[in-house]
Amino acid sequence: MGDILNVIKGNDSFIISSHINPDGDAVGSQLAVYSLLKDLEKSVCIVNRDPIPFIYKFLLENDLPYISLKDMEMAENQNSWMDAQVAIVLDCASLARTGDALAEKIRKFDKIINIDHHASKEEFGHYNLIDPEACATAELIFDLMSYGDIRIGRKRADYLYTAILTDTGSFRYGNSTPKAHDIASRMIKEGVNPQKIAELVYEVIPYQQAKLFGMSLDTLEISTDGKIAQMWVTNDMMEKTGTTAEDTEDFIDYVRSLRGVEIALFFRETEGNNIKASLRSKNNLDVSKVAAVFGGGGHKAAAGCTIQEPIGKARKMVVDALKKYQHWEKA
Ligand SMILES: [Mn+2]
Repeated sequence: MGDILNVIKGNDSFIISSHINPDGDAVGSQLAVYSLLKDLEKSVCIVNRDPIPFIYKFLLENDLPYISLKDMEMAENQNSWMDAQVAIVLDCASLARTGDALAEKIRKFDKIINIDHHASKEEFGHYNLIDPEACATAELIFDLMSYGDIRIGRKRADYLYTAILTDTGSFRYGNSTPKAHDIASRMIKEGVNPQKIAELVYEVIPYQQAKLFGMSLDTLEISTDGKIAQMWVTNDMMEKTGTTAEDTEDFIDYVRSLRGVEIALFFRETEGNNIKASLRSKNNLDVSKVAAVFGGGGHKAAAGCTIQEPIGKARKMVVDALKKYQHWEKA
């Protein structure tokens, strides 16, 4: 950690990046590091492939320098951020998680700092702070600031609290460690309003999305043994409700929350009429191995893959693969 703080102190210009489709931990950790660098009067810009999701906009300040590669034409004169001395990459198990185009550019930096909590062996940074035991990347940012005796303050407390709240699934997932709660408690003492943050993050579901959820809920199915549940969304449903793929992101959590369910599945038609499958496991079954059968991947408890078949067939293929795999696991 001393190394990383020295690189921060010894350089003047930085970019901060995180993964595609940034989540609360990606956004919160980036903002916390951004605010720290600004306090040190460094030149700094946040560069991600995607824009910040709507639900995290409340954390942003008006003058935040933010580049989304998706939003801009990559004209040469817009690449000045590439002149920065240091790239700080947060919450990415691999550099490729920043998106192919961005990863290619970051790879050219002479100094890359990698801070992450995924169980990855890829130490792609010149300086790596990786701890799979940490509940969120935000925990490591907190550790770094504590190590450097840097005051957290109200603003950074909001960022870190939001990151930990969302990455632990509101303190419901296995990573809801004593330390996760301890940091949350300290952030509340710094002035965070948990009720307000929960309201801004969770109680903002758009009407159209609720209607789509209703249609999707109609498709809910459960296996005869009650252990595998699935739900899906078609392009037709999204068209009817005026929604997009982004609106379906949390649907699998509902499937996962059903009593007795051990494997949750969610299927969505893509624009190209392929099927995107999401898999979640609540037991020891490693769903990333099942996703790998179809060329996908992920973690033990959360994985995904894309299948080029109509939705009915794709669903059957995944369930069959799961059953086969469950069988192997027992054998
Ligand atoms: Mn994370």
